[in-house]
Amino acid sequence: MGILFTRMLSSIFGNREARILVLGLDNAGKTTILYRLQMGEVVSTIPTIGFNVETVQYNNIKFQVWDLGGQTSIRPYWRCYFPNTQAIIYVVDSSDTDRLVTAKEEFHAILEEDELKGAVVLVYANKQDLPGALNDAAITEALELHKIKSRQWAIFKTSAIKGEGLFEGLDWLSNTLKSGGG
Ligand SMILES: Nc1nc2c(ncn2[C@@H]2O[C@H](COP(=O)(O)OP(=O)(O)O)[C@@H](O)[C@H]2O)c(=O)[nH]1
Ligand SMILES: [Mg+2]
Repeated sequence: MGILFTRMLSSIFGNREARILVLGLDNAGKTTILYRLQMGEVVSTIPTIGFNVETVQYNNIKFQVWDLGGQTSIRPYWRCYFPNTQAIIYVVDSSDTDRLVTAKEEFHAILEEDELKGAVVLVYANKQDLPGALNDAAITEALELHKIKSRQWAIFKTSAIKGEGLFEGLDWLSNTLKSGGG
């Protein structure tokens, strides 16, 4: 299933380098999603500066994952990963209500990055299988998604563990990129 999506993206981008960043606080479910999508081998690199980036590459398209939050000293190094980013998949643990404010702040900080201005945004309100998980409307409000200006965004309820909602989100993403977003 994941391979179909990446093939579709490949046809959208042709030979152009394309990047999709999968971001969110630690424990949101990003790594689980990366494996769940089965798009290829996940390669993990831990550079000396000490932040771990997981990469899945399919032809000219890279999916890259790291944790937001934590040390501010390493943040300048994130910029190495910003060029050619067509989309950001932002993953939230919908049951972690204590950290939603942090998740919102990190999210909006990322959106302010100049090199990411053109990227479309797909939000996964993950861990919907857990009791107490907030729904998509509540996560939309908590992340203040309506403040997003001049870029396309969408939110989907997901359970990475159950494999639910992930492909619906990717469907939206590939259709949006196909019609010129990103
Ligand atoms: N119940 C539930 N647990 C999840 C879900 N997605 C991830 N997890 C669990 O949450 C923990 C953190 O997931 P991980 O993918 O490592 O998060 P990351 O830090 O964002 O990469 C792991 O124990 C996962 O099994 C989900 O949709 N539902
Ligand atoms: Mg991880």
